[in-house]
Order: sequence, then C-alpha cells, then structure tokens
Amino acid sequence: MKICVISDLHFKYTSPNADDIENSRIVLEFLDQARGKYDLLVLNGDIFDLWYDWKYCIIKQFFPLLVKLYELSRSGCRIVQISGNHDFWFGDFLPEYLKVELVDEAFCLESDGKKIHICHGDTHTVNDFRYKLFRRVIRLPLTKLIFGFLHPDIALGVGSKMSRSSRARKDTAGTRKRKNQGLEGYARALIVHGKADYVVMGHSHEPLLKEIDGGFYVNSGDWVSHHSYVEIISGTIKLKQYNDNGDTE
Ligand SMILES: [Mn+2]
Repeated sequence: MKICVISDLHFKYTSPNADDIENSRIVLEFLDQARGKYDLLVLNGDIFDLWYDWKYCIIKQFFPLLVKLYELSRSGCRIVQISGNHDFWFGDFLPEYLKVELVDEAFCLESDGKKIHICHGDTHTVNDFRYKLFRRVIRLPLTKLIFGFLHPDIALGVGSKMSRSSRARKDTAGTRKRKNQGLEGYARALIVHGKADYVVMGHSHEPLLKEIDGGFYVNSGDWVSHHSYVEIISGTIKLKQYNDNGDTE
C-alpha cells in the first residue's frame, strides 16, 4: 500500500502575504503530482487555517485546494482528514462532496505488517493547560452553534484573529520544547507497548524522523516553511521534502 501523510498546510483565507501565496502554489502543485501515486492520503490536521461548514456556504478561498482534493478523490485515492487544532468544525461538505473520511482523534491502520498510528498531536503536548481548556470550550456544540449564527465575514474575521494569536503564542522556546517532548513521549509509549510500529504526528511544524525501540516516530513537519511529508510505501516509512525540482529525503 502507498500512503502519504501531510499536515499543517495552514491554507489561508484572509489577506495572504507573498509567502502564503507561494506556499499555496507549492501545495497545489504537490497534490497535482500526487494523483495516481498513492492509495491513501492522510490530511493530518491544520490543513485549513480554519474550517466551518455553514448550511449553505463554504469558504471560497479554499476552492483551489478543494478542487485538488476532489480530483485526487475522483482518481481513486482514499482521503482521510484528521482534525487539527485549527480545523475541527467539519460538517457534511468534505464527506459528501469530496468523499473525504473524517477522523476526530487518531487514525489507526495496519499496512504491510506495520501498525500505523496517525494523529495531529495537539492533545499530547506537556503541561499546556491553557490550550487544553481552550480546546474543550471551542469544541463544545454550543460554541460551534454560536459561531454558525455569525455572518461568515464576521465569523471568519474573529477566526483569523484567533488563529493569528495562537500562532504568535507558539513561538516561545519553552512551548516548543514542551510540545516536542509531549509528542515524542506519546509516540514512545505507543511503540514501547507494542501498540504501534509507526507513529506519525504533525503540529510541531518541525519535521523529524526518530527511531524508537525498533519503531519510528515521524513528524510530518509543515507546508509553511518545510514542505515536508511522510511516505509509507510497502511498509517502509520515509520523511521527505517537496520542491519544484523533485523530492529530497
Ligand atoms: Mn497544530
């Protein structure tokens, strides 16, 4: 089986700068060349900088990305979207129109004799109490309902501010360290207890491949500055980087 895992595209819907535009171009090009290459594409969270499924509308700025996912799905590639800390308010759009399967926490599968555990990772950071409380509140059905009552232009303005402040908060060295320790500790526990051979996460925006007790913890990095992704082909896991001239490992 040929599997590809990407995460943390943070595809923008408000005032993209030149870097955002270039990143989007690269993502779309990557998805173009991925057609026919994989049996399964896992979108491991924070693909969209924010997602909301209103009853009658979707966010038009995502149209180019949604078209690529539609084409991939139509070509026979199974697509699974795992919730991230930016995209979790999914409704019926992705499953119904793009045939994307939604997974809220972790997606586990066995392929070519390897037990694979894939999750975004935001719930596995250490001592991030403030975020964990925020996560509970933002995911309450009532919060989702209230957000849905707002006019999209207002709702997305609020969402964009929240998204920006969450990114600014991530930048301290202490937070980064806690994040990485938590993710690695979680992967280690799964591997050591025989629950997984490969644990794939994102969230940290730092690509990493680490051998642990005969298994691997791999972080798929991001598409903001690394354009990195994970490939599992016939049971062999690789961390790769995409660029216009071809892949590097
Ligand atoms: Mn994240």
